Amino acid sequence: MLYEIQTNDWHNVYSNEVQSAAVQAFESGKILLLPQLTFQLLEHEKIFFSTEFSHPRFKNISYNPSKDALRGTTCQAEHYDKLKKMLARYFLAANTLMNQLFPAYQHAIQAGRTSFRPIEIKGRVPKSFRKDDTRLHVDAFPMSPTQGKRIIRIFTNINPQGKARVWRVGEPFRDVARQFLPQVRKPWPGRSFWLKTLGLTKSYCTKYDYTMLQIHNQMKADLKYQKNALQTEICFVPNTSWIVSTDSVSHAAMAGQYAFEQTFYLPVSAMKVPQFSPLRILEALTGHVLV
Ligand SMILES: O=C(O)CCC(=O)C(=O)O
Ligand SMILES: [Fe+2]
Repeated sequence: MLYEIQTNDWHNVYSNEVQSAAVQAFESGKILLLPQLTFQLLEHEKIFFSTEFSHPRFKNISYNPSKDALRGTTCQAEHYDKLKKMLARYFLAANTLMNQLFPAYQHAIQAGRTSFRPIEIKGRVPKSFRKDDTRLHVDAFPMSPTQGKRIIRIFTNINPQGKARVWRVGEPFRDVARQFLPQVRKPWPGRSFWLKTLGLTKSYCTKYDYTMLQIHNQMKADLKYQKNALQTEICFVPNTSWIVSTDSVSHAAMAGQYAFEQTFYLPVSAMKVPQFSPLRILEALTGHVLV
């Protein structure tokens, strides 16, 4: 389930052997664990080891690199700038690591948002079960259809009190899909057109996006599945990083406070083995073209 990569440097250079082994492990659904890779806060950034800068309506503070703007914080003026620079530094570090480790993806990969996660997961009250990340799920974003692209995320636990970030990791995507596909209901006619026209999705919601969101929701709604599905607990101790394809690796975040995360999107065509993608797996299982 885990594949370890030894480095303590975001700029590290990897041999061809390490790069191919990493791609193979990653695409086949393993979590790449970098047990010595941390992200040091600068002295003046340590004030952000606090929950007071989080907007109560948001679970994370996020940084949009293309707009150079933050969301989910109450910070103003000088603090806002400091916080933004901290997230921008993580964005650069994560991009460098991605390019060094996965040069084969470099021409096609797109960076999404960066997030800082100062809120303790355990005890947090989600707005609905669909937003409850303590339930096993594969990622699918209601407002941001990926149109088949892979979701790749890098996390770093920077907890200063020695607290692990605790995940449950579930069964392989093919098994998840086999279990939940029969329950996927047909969308109402014109659904995707209206969602896009009314601004409820940022881009067109393909059949793939609809199916992934249904699977995401059905998994979270099924309490028996949550309890009985094959699963393993993983404790990501502080000062470690991990890379995971969260659209295919079933996961639930149970506890932990203070982490960074960077999202990337990768077209299936850039994968070494596109058949491992949720898109190709769902197409094979349903017999339909989904994008
Ligand atoms: O914050 C975490 O550790 C992961 C939560 C999660 O499932 C997600 O962001 O998709
Ligand atoms: Fe998730």
